[in-house]
Amino acid sequence: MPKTILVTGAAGGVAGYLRREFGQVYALVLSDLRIIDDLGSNERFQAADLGDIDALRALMPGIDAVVHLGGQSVEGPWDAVLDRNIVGAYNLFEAARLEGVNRVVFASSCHAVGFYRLDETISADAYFKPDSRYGVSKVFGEALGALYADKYGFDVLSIRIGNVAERPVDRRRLTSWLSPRDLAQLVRIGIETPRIGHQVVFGMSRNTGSCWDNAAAYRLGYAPQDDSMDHADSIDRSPPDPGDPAQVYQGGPFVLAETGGDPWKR
Ligand code: 15L
Repeated sequence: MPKTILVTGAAGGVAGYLRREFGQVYALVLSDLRIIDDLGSNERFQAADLGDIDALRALMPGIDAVVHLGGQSVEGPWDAVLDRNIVGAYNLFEAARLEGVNRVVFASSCHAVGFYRLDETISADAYFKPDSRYGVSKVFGEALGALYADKYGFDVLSIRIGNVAERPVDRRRLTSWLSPRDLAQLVRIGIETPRIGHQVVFGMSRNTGSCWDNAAAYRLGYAPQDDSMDHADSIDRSPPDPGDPAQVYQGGPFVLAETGGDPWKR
């Protein structure tokens, strides 16, 4: 019998890649506020609001592991970050605990450490330097992962996702690009690896020259297949402007996004 995996935020872009890459490997319960109607034979949809713990509990029967992609995925107004990523993440972990599901793959983000500079190399145990309220909420999610692992025996893989796309799109994301098939491999590690407790890895491909040292992922058996530098010819790699924080820091435009601001329209 294939495992049954609950995917939250299942109408989003990252989940779309994951569904494609997983194919028929797992039975998938897809949850989101937005209805998904292009279901495969191994998929079913069940709506739930991350603010509604009873609705989240109702998702859990029969689930072997949760892939928690749901919530606010960029900087936003504090109320949205609070409701979706602080209260919502707590509700998700608590619903899992109450229903006896004890494995979570948590979609953290590189923005938990976005105020490190692009010219310094960090590993996954570097202390937090969030670049936004959104980044702070991802730190909170990782902290929940640690708490539920240590207190309740959960296995949690927090993946600090860079940017999932078919190709890296700019100079900063040569460091942080995660190809869809490497994403799927990392998530599978989080689903399948016995007794991992809580671990944090970078969600990146095998990107030559990246400012992230992903030894923590390699120790879990991660063997990424893609390298952003194979696509570097199409990207402007002129030296960064040292006076522009968005070009200096790993978080890029998120370091400048003010509350409620869209980091891509600074
Ligand atoms: C993120 O955390 C976002 O979820 C994603 O949409 C991208 O904006 C990514 O960061 C990035 O830094 O490019």
